[in-house]
Amino acid sequence: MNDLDPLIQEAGAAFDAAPTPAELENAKARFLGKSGQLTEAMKGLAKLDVEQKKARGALINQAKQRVEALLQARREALAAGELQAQLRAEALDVTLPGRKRGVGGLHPVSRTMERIEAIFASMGFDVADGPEIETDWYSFTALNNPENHPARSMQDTFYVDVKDAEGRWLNLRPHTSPMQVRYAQAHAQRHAAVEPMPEVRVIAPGRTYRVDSDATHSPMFHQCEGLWIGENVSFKDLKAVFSDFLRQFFETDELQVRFRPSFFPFTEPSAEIDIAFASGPLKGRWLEVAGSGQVHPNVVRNFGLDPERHIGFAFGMGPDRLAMLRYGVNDLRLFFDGDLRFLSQFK
Ligand code: 2U9
Repeated sequence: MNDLDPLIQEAGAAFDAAPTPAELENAKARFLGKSGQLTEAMKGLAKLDVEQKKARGALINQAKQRVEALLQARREALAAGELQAQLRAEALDVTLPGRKRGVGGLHPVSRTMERIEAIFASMGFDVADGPEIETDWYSFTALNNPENHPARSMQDTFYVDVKDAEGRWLNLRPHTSPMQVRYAQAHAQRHAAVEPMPEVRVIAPGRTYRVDSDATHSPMFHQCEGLWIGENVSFKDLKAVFSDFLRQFFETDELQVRFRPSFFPFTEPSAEIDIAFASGPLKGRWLEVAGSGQVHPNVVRNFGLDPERHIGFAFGMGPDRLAMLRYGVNDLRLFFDGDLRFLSQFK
């Protein structure tokens, strides 16, 4: 027992009371720091004579060693506590059920597109593909749209801030027709030396864009157009092929199909195609599902073909609308919101 014992006890208590390593280092300074209590005691040695200095110095050194040992013990205790806390926080409960990888499914519009493609493929139609960013010529001029036709206006077409070789803004294709023009042009070139030219029989499904948004219009929507060009293709072929397609698509032979005169710049004559179901909630109501017509001679000329020899028909439909009818969906936007509660019903 000596007069430094209370100091050692005080240090031990202060160290034990420090809850964190940072606070422990603060407590250390009070005893071992530059003006800490033990350092001050050392300074007091200067006033003593040699013998006293020796005895007192030994005592102070002993006290210092004990304080340092207490400090080290507390440091280790705090570090162990921290490790424990970290391990607790990162603990894995191996009894929890594993995370399941959900089973995905095709989007209802994709399913509809695949269904349309499969039916037309079974009737000998090829499936075209093409760019979504188009030139003015492919989106409008090739399709017999007069230069100042309102369909070209800023109101319903998205433009891209890049110009084509003719100095016209590129556009997000407002219909899938450019794919058919590109396909027919390539076909005409590839078979230029073949007599007679094999028929063009193709459908063009894909995304299309217009400045339009409400319950029945989305700025991005889908279209699927079809084109059949040959030397002996007529409106009765269009009626047969499209009626057959609709009956296969809706899985009913009782479907009524009606062709109603209409106008499109790229076809002449043109017809709107309506259907009526023989049963179900929509029974007996005429519903417009597609447009069609004999391809306009100017458009055939733009394929690089002679409209006196090569004639045919085209049709266009909206797979989004067909999907709504087939699945009984009343708001188009549900297809594009990405809400899994809706989409997972189609798995
Ligand atoms: C070329 C020549 C002619 C495709 C056609 C329609 C009529 C039509 C709309 C129906 C609903 C598109 O999805 S929709 O908004 N389409 O009414 N489309 S004839 O005629 C063409 C296409 C390409 C080269």
